[in-house]
Amino acid sequence: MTQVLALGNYSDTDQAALKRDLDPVFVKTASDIAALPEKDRSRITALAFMGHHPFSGGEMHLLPNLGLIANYGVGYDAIDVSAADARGIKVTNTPDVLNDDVADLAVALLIAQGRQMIPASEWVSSGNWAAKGNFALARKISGGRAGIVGLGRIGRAIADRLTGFDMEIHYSSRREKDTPGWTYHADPVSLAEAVDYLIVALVGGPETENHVSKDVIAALGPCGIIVNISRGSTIDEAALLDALENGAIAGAGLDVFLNEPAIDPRFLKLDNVVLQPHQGSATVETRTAMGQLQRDNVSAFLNGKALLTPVN
Ligand code: 8YV
Repeated sequence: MTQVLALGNYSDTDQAALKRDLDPVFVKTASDIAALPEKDRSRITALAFMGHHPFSGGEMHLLPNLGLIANYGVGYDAIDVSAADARGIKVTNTPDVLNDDVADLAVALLIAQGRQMIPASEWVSSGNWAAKGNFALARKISGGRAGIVGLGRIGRAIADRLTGFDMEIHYSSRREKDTPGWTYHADPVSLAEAVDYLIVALVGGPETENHVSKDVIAALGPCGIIVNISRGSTIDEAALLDALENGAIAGAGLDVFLNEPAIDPRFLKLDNVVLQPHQGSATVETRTAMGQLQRDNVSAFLNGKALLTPVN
């Protein structure tokens, strides 16, 4: 008798592993839960959750015996943790195992945009190099000034990589951290004024919504590049689009957006961006580790053991 519900668009590998370890009922979206027979819904005690669509009290209510939501991902902003708390539901996530991949992608986005790698590649593949000559000069990244917005585990992994490029590291976060040689800014506007490149590594959720505001974007200035590997909600997206369209900043490297995957079509017309389809943790190695940690949390819960990576 299964006690586990697996919600989300799992890869074939993750589905097979879930089946092998937990034999769950699979649903693609939260709206599929209501369609399950009531007796099946009441059997569910643990939910293996994947995705970015809100999962709030209304959905939890459909699973009256739910005791655990095990998120596949470090960011759990889709899950209403207060609603879970109110129902005595535990929440877990998959921190740390994805730090390297997300930080690698942030650096890749910065270099790809700064060095104009996408248009330069098109210059070669279109035959322009042979027909028209050299491509325009790009921007130097090494030795530049990098500003990390949010110095959590992923923010630190990004900053550590950028020190390898001899970059000056500035950061903003809720409080100053023990970071010899790095400059703390309490205010993101002051951070943006001090740097060439702004890399956003905040947690998602209501507290960080539009944290990178119109004023922060303006403070970065016309040579600035913004990289976002956190959540679309952390940047005032309309202000970012305006700034990209009118040259108020030089460009952006973005892995996350509002309304993924149906992102604002204004992004599709820009030639000063590198866009990724929310790929920060999307490597075979890291997704394997994330899936394992999610299943280990579910198994611990079902066996009455301590959760490995609790959130609440
Ligand atoms: C997603 C992520 O979990 O970890 C996070 O917070 O955003 C990603 O790794 C992944 O895309 C699955 O939805």
